[in-house]
Amino acid sequence: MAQFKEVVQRSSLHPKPVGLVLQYGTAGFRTKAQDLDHVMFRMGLLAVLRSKKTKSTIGIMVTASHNPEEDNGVKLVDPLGEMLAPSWEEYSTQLANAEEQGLLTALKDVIEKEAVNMQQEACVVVGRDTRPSSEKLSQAVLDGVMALGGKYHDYGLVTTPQLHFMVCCRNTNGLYGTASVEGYYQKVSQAFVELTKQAPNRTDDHKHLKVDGANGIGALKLKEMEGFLQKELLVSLYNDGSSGKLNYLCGADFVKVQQKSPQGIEMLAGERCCSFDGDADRIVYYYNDDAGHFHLLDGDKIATLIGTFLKELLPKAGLDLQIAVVQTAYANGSSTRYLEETMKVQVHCAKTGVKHLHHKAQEFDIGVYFEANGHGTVLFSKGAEEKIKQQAQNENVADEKRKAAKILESTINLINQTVGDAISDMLVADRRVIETADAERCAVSPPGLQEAINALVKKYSLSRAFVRPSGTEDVVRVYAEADTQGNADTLAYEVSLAVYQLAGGVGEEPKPL
Ligand code: G16
Repeated sequence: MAQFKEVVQRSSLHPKPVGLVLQYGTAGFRTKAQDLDHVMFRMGLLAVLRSKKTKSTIGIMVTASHNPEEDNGVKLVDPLGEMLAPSWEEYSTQLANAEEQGLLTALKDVIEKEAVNMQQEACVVVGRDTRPSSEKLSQAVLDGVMALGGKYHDYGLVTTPQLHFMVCCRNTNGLYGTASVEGYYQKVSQAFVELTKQAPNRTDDHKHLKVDGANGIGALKLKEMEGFLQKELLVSLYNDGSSGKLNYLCGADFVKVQQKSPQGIEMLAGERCCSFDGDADRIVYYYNDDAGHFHLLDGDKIATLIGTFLKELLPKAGLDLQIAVVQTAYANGSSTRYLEETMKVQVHCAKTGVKHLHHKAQEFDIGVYFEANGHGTVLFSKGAEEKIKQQAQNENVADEKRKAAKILESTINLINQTVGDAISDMLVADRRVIETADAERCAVSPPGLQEAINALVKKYSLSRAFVRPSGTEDVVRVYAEADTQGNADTLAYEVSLAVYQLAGGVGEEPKPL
């Protein structure tokens, strides 16, 4: 077939380094940018097949999110804005790792297994973050799309959630919104301005927000969006990319891990601040109290606030909808207890990775999901959306109920339901020696590690700890919580040491925090 000839020809311009093997991680492929050209080309090919198979537009975002500037990566976006279906992750890995002479066989294998109709049209939309390597890599994606004769639209510099939004708009024929950056600003800002009308006494202090843009794409896009917000949000932007390095000493991951404010932000007591990550799909808030103590509002806190807000609003609107919060093992135990025991909201635990939380959250009328690192969103089922819309227009119910339903309606429009939107560890020779079960809360290998962790946890009250290999960085993540900061720090150190000793630690032995 002529198409396959074209694939072979173009592929020779994006040769795979012989012997290089990459694994599909928590959110796609992610590694040093110089090792990714062939992966990008091949993901362009894969996206065309996925598009033909689903008869929908597919998205590809070139970004390594919170990772250092030298890294890059690729996130694939499925028809309704969700992450690529797990069954196709395997195909991605096959294609990415096929040696040059085996590429066509790998490609034909996917076509055959999925019975892809090669006569079907394909459309792929592409976006990229601000990394120096992203432009060239997104060109490689487009080459892959063209090699298989797919149509494409290059959105250029956009945030990851903006690209998810475009995909969803295109596949719902505009029902979700207009598939342009301006369409995104209009939809989100309009809903925000509408909501602020329900809180008429906001002062300039309430409206003011200091934003750390992580020196990335989020900063750029927030500047563009400001004009749409009708001065209802007064943004002071820091780490806007004009001088600093991407994610360096700033951004949501830095603030969450270091539990301190990013470089460049001066915080007065009580001032509201927030940080995005490198592709603006994570957000964490923070402030200093009068005594100068730092307080972080991470994903757990955000989920609790949103869950509480919705849970209180539903009866006011006269609606009986089932609401659930989905967390990961990283969720602080007290946030889970508060939601379950005080708010009477059901809580579920999923494996790390937005794709797992998203999937679980789809089971409910309203599913609130957040990872502690600030990645999350709220999903409303079609039925729930319909009921809310009807109630907002129902002339036969009291004004108060209609008003509450209207707030819910604006909330739906404000939230990007496709994906979370923001507008160590310790080195082990091979982090994958650690295998986990029970939504990552239990290590099943190497032998003896979980028993050692259990024994350490028992020494402290209200304590929990677990370890897992990262799917985006070459590290093992260690999580610990206990009744006091001191105990949590000691437990984290002790667990790190156990990992180091039992899982083949390399480099310096962990030291007490
Ligand atoms: C990605 C995923 C998140 C995950 C994070 C860290 O975020 O989308 O779900 O929490 O990686 O994953 P890990 O602990 O496996 O390294 P992002 O914002 O980096 O794309």
